[in-house]
Amino acid sequence: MEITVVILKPSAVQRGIMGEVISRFERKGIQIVGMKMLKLTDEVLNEHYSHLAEKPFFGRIKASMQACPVVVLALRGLDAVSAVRKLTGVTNGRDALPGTIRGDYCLSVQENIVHASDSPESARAELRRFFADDEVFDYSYHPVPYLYANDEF
Ligand code: FUP
Repeated sequence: MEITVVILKPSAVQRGIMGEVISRFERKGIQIVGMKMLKLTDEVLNEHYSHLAEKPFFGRIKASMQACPVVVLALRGLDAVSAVRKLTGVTNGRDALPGTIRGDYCLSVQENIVHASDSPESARAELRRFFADDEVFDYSYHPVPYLYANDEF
């Protein structure tokens, strides 16, 4: 099983759709193993968006992520990184397919509701970035036999 990281951005917090977005992951069968609200610091965002540091919009995406607290989620499932990216849809909400979170809830590139780790390596780095060891919980998830065949993982 893999753990991936999702951030409910200020656009999700302010629009009052945190619960709806979280329930999309729950309905899919993904286990929530960590969840907390926090304010993102400059330092954390410089690291988190380091691949965009040279872009002209770097300042505005950082400001957008600091507009209010966000919620970080650690989500566990089989191939969770790619499964969750498919659920979130492509970056630009106008291009994201209906049925995806971004496709259903937004029309923006920046105000696009969620961040989701884009690779297993990023997921590992983001788990360390946003969660202490004792904030990620290893507990039995009872629906597992009804979510996967026993030789799938
Ligand atoms: P994603 O992995 O889908 O979150 O996309 P990126 O890491 O490429 O982008 C991070 C954030 O920067 C996106 F949520 C939106 C913002 N962004 C822009 O505002 N303009 C761009 O041209 C690209 C990204």
